[in-house]
Amino acid sequence: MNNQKIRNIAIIAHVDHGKTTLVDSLLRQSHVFRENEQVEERVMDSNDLEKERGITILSKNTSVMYKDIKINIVDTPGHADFGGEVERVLKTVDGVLLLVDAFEGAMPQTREVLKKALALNLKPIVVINKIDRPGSNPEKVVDQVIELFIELDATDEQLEFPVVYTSAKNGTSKINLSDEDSDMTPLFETMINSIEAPNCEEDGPAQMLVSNIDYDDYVGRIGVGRVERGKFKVGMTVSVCKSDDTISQGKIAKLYTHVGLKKVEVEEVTAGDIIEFAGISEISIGETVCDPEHIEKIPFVNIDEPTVTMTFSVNNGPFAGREGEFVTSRHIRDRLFKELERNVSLRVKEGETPDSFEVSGRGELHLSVLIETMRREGFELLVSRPKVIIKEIDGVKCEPIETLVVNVPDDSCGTVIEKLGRRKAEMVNMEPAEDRSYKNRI
Ligand SMILES: Nc1nc2c(ncn2[C@@H]2O[C@H](COP(=O)(O)OP(=O)(O)OP(=O)(O)O)[C@@H](O)[C@H]2O)c(=O)[nH]1
Ligand SMILES: [Mg+2]
Repeated sequence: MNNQKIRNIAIIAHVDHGKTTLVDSLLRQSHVFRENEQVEERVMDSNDLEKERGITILSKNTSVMYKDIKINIVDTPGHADFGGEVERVLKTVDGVLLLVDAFEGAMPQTREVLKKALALNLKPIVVINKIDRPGSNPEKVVDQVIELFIELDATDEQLEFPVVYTSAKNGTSKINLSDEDSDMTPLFETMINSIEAPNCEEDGPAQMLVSNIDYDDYVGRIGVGRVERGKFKVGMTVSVCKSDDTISQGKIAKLYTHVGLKKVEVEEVTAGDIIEFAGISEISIGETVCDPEHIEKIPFVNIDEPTVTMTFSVNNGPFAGREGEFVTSRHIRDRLFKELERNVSLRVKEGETPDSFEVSGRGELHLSVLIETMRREGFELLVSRPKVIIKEIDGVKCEPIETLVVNVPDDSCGTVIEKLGRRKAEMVNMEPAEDRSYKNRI
């Protein structure tokens, strides 16, 4: 496939602004599902915890065909605790859909993800979603987004972003608010016209950056990444540049591309496409796979540091051994170190005692998802209260801070301010909710 026929796009936003629902509408319109197929909502939220909590935890890839163009789409999580998942995929795309809820407007995580996308010089398309919501104010939200771009020092070119108005839930999109509701065609057209085909060399020596790993019982470990240059073929011998700059050799055993929600086995992949490969059992995120004759490492993105830490240890409490199957420190150690291979913003250190481990993550939710996953896998462990990580930067003790936005009815304001005050929160801004009816939101 010629790389002019490919677009690589990530969907980024604050939590719950509708990213995964938008992917549903794009998949539906590109006939990924059979006519009479029963499709559950938010198909990309495929693992159990995601379904139960109704949030995205891991970034995932899919692809849709529009006309003869293959659009690789990466759905990302919106919760700040899973920010590492957004950071690790941004290097695989050339553009982003910055989704903003037409009712809530730009939120703290909208700013964080946009900052990262602009720093990598990705082309943004602003999608104002949920225009069907009563009380939404899409025009005001567009103004807010322009301000955000300016605050983040966007270049003139980045500031000329196209805007598309959507209702992901109803499967409609339009370029001007006054237009008639249409299907997703206006959004598809904007994607293929304003985001460029990947700027990759198809002829040079093969090179690819691994941005995710997966596991399959039959073929073992799978690397996911974008081919930056040249072609990879099944059976090809490759070199792997590790993060510590050592080089190892391997052989590509299988290659896959994404077609809708499925993976399809292929013999060859070319520059520009987001692909998966099997055969290299030691592969990790951030490593470069390349032609052994031309070993060139691709720098990985910086992943933000953890902010909280918890001690995980063997359960020595009165109820020890009642629930779990895996209870020893060796079990827990192996599982935690295995988690590091995929969970890019997690850190694990040996603890003060031989049966404890210091586990650091981006927030309580990040760590609690890991704890819950381990519990379901049959692990039994003891965890401490989370502690904030204090760092010394240029001789000054620094503590991570969070930006918090609270929407509350007027009569609860006092209580919220008081409770937050006790936790040393500093109020930066307070504004009335205008004509917004909070009844609509519950
Ligand atoms: N009214 C309305 N609701 C929507 C629309 N799009 C999404 N929603 C609802 O918003 C909620 C969140 O949608 P998701 O698609 O899970 O949002 P998300 O951005 O993927 O969330 P995270 O991945 O957890 O950050 C769901 O209840 C959706 O049904 C829309 O266009 N209109
Ligand atoms: Mg989601």
